[in-house]
Amino acid sequence: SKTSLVNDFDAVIIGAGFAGMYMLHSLREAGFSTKAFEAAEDVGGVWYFNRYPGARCDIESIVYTYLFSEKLYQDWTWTSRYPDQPEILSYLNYVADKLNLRKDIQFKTRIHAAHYDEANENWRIYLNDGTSVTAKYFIPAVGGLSATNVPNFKGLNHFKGEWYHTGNWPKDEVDFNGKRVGVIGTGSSGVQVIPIVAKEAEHLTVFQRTPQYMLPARNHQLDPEFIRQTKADYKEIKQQVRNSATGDLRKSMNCSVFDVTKEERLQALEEAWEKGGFIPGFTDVFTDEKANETVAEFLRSKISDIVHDPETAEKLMPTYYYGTKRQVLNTDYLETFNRDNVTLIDVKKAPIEEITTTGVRTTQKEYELDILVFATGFDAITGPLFKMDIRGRNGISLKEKWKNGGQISTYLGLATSNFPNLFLITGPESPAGFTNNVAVIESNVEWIIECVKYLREHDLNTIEAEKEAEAGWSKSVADLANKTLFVKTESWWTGANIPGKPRGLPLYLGGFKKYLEICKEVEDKEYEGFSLFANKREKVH
Ligand code: NA7
Repeated sequence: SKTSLVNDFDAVIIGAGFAGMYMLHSLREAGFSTKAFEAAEDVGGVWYFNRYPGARCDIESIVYTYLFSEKLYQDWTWTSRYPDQPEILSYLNYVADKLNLRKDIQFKTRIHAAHYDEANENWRIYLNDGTSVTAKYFIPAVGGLSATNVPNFKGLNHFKGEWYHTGNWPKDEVDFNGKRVGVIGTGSSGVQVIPIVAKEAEHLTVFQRTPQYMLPARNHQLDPEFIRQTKADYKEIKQQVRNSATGDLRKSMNCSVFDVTKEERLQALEEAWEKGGFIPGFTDVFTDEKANETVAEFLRSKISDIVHDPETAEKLMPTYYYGTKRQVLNTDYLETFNRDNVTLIDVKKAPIEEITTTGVRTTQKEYELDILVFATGFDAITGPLFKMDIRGRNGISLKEKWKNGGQISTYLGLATSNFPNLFLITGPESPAGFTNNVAVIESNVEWIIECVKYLREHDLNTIEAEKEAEAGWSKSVADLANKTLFVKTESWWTGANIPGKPRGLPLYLGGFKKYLEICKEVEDKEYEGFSLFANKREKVH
């Protein structure tokens, strides 16, 4: 194409996870010269790095998978209801092989900056080897949960034992046998790693700041008949996913908690508990405190049923609004606290003061440890973007625009004003984080592809979100969030897990189906809310 004559590539992608891989494939198929850069040695994204024992997806495998290609879907067979990390990584390797993706991915390469060049109307992308490349389109497909958060505890660099973060786990196996192990954090990652470590370690100390509501995963092998059926139903499944609120096959109750009797409600909750997985939502559970409490109470009662020691059970009781932190599925998590070699420490009561050379010291006591595991989560949503120095028009930095005194603002979660030809996938203000992310990824990639094809067909050079459209989108995102209980809880959704991070809930809560409709409408109206330019001077609309 015309632009390849002046640019190294039509498009540069950062990341080779679910998003980067599909974006690369789609751009290539559409005839755009494309290069992807990936920090890891191979494909996988977060599924490359989150190799901790027990790492597993909590979206069901039959939909946590690409649906864009029937061939890819039919030729792969998932083995369990919730796929574990090794299986997801194998799957992504299978896709990379089938689509021959690796030839256009440069691995072991980190991008530290990307600057928009107004004179040349392109992006200059800076690699960690000191070189740079140019591209017309810049697509950071970095995900929302890839910037690990190791809290800034005093003394960590003096710790003589081994320490790891779950989100950046070493490739070599970590041997817990006979070791005194500490795990800090009890979100999805902590809850997955804790039961496994407990079985191997001599002693496990769990440092818990906030107890979580626990839902049993009831993971199991998929039986051949079920697999046959899901393959036969491919088209139906794809359609259901795209017509759903959460990008998967989850059913909701379609009624208020109070439309049913207490007995009916408890029966529904019991059934959901037995089936495992996320509890189908009553319409008002996340908007009405009283409705929410009915589910919270049910889940708290399960904790005292399972955990023998009343004091430990008490420590495990959550008090925040049920579901307003990302829900956690577990296998034998609560049961783990019935083991003799496991101790639960409440670090809200007695906070961690420092990491010593030999362990963790809280305001109450010192715990000697050989291995310390940080399951302390991520600088979510904006963190991965802010790790890079991304600059748009007039050298304005994304970080300054969104962080320092500014606030996150995007149009459809796909683009942001002053950053022409930059596209986000599962970005801030998209439905990611509340939706099966693979579904969001597919829809974002497909929207971007239609957009760049349109630009090419109409001989347009740049596309840029308009400030008013962006302000409107951000307002609708905030309005939806403010009607819910989610904004009242400290979570990675609201930015509260990172000290000093601005609070908010920059995720679209209107439902996946509605989001797709809005994106489609913008596309059908030839990119309403965007400015399109044939070249620097000539604005088209
Ligand atoms: P999460 O869900 O953010 O969990 C992190 C955990 O670490 C959580 O229990 C935190 O307590 C705890 N934490 C964080 N910082 C500290 C400090 N300074 N001291 C003590 N405890 C701390 O991350 P995950 O990796 O488990 O899961 C992330 C997402 O990945 C998950 O939601 C799924 O969508 C997939 P807190 O609750 O903040 O008090």
